[in-house]
Amino acid sequence: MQNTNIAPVVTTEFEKEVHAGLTDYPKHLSSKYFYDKKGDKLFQDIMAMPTYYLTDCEYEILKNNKEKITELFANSGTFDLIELGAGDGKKTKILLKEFSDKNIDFTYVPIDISENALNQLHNSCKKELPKVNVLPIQGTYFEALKEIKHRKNRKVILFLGSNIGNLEHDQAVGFMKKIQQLMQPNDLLLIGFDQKKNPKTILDAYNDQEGVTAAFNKNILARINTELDGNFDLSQFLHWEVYNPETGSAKSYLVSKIEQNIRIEALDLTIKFKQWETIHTEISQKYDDQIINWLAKESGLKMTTDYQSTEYGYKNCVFKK
Ligand code: AVI
Repeated sequence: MQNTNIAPVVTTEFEKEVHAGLTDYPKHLSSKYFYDKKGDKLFQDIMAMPTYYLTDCEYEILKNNKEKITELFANSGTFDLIELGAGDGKKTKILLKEFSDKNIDFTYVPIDISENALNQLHNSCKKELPKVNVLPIQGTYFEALKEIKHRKNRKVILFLGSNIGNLEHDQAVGFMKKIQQLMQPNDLLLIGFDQKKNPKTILDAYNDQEGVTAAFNKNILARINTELDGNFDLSQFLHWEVYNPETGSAKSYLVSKIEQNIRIEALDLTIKFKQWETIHTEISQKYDDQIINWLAKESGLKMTTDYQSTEYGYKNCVFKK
């Protein structure tokens, strides 16, 4: 439902989206705003938790298939290894090390919305993989795609960690189409897809007992407090995860425990919450082969290879134009 209130003059993307999301019904905020310095650290902590199986699965896939992947990526000479949403690059470093050891001619182009994460990644690459040429780009996926469009080298694009799952299906198709449009026939796209599995396993991954995922989810409110002079009391919101095994969508919410008014000074805005009113903050889509094939078909891509984890159900699929 669209809000019809007249909005005050707002400037940044963050301000615009917070205003639009919190004055809409039902309320929503984008998970891309989880990631500031604190959010990056919380996500690293999540990735280190045994319940968050996704990281280990993908790590295992890349480790077990690094020779085959090297052959596939490097068989047509020089390339740019472009990573969308690179984060700490922990998994990618398996490939970077393998390429470096085999003297493969490539440039690593990590792209991330978080400048902090990119700086850390760049510094760690300099130390651990001094032979690797690194060209970091800070920005959203769409901003970054515009930049890489002009690069001349063959492109091998990585979109790991089931990051694609943070997009609704129509956004994922739009995104994959955009990538497809900038790919040449020799270019490759490797995407990590978390698979549908025991619903309990999925709920446990997004609802840890230690409360790290809850803090990660609530970090978006903390950012509104610090960056937009808001007065959210984080303890008055519940982190709530739901998983629909039919559609494969895991969704995160923040639920207001009480009726409350929140003031966001930078937007000159007061937001009313009814008791148990929700803010939808994240989708973490889980896939099956049918959905993956549908995404590929809709975006004009062909799957050439896939690699599977031994446990839990996680896949890395390689696509061509
Ligand atoms: C980054 N992204 C793929 C993670 C996911 O699984 O959706 C973010 C996350 N949210 C809660 N835990 C991890």
